[in-house]
Amino acid sequence: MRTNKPADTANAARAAARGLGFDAVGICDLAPIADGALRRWLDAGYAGTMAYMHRQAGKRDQPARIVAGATHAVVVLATYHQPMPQAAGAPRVAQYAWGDDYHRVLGERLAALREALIGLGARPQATRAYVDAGPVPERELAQRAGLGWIAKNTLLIHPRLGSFTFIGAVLTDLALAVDPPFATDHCGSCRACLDACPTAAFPAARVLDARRCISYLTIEQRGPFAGDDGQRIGEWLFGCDVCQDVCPWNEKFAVPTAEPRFAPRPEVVAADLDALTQLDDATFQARYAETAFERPGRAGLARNAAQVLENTRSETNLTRRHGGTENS
Ligand code: B12
Ligand code: SF4
Ligand code: SF4
Repeated sequence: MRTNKPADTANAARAAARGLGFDAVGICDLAPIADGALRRWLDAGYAGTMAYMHRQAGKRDQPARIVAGATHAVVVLATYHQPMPQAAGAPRVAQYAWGDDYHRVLGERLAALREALIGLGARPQATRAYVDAGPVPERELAQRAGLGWIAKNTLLIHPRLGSFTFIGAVLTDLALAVDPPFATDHCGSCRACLDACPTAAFPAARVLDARRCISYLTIEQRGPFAGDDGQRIGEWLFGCDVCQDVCPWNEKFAVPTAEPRFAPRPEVVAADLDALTQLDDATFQARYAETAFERPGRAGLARNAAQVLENTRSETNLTRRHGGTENS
């Protein structure tokens, strides 16, 4: 349907997003983010070695500069929550990585949404799709598009889906009526995520020192672990879910994913640590090229696997020395 009224066009865009299987959709403008929080975070050194966060800062604060001519964002959420936990004793992997790489799965759906917006009159050169790529401030746009609040663990929580959701966005020049921003904060006095973080990575609520975060250490940081970082990852082979697992909004509302391509892959959820330390490039590619493990790559996964083995062994030795009692 082609229409000139921003409200009708927005309704058609929302319907297209829902038809593509997204769990929630909202629309916002691309006005600057003027709170200066990103600069303070970068200046504090919390981005660690993620140089792209520094490079992209100028656009991340001013999303209208990302795509020439774009004025609005159609923002979507896709739940990746897995209904069953990992088997006891399996090396721990964050839920978002259990199936096919979400960049591919959602990238395809977002490309279809982009086509739908072009069908509604958007100019192709001013309409681009993003998921966890480029300088798009995804959580901020999602909050502005009414999809939830940015919580104390820094993630976006949707009041009926929880936080186990990916955020995607199509930036476009289409004239669209916007949704009201999500104006309330539903964390209240809770601080379960801040207290449960195994590495004390939150210097304050809503501030994450990525350098201490297991997700950063196991996925983003290259090279050997420095100082205590190796011990910090504990039993996590890839990513970390602790600050989401303890959240009451996830306990109550997390909706299991219906995306068949997010179904758990055995080679991810029941990874063989010894084998991972020894894989050659060709075998790693054959086994993991379509999964999120590709980001740290063979060398990163081998490093993580060797460290988890070491951490598990020293944990076992410690328990033996203490006679296996919990509070000795
Ligand atoms: C860099 C990055 C990371 C980094 C840093 C995380 C972070 N919180 O910034 C690392 C590698 C650690 C990471 C980890 C994870 N990530 Co990540 N990540 C991103 C990325 C690429 C950019 C995020 C960003 O802009 N950070 C910048 C800083 C400034 O953000 P912030 O700390 O939240 O900002 C606040 C503070 O600055 C604060 N503030 C206020 N006052 C002050 C004062 C001072 C002095 C300071 C310092 C700060 C401060 O206000 C800011 C705004 O709220 C986005 C994708 C995207 N393009 O947006 C995905 C994204 C945020 N990640 C995502 C996911 C799923 C994860 C993990 C859950 C994966 C996992 N299971 O291992 C973990 C969660 C860890 C956590 N609790 O955040 C999803 C989140 C979806 C959602 N529902 O919110 C995103 C949106 C990707 C996607 N498309 O789905 N991630
Ligand atoms: S992902 Fe894990 S290490 Fe990182 S902030 Fe959350 S609980 Fe802490
Ligand atoms: S655990 Fe509590 S404080 Fe943390 S994000 Fe969830 S509701 Fe907010």
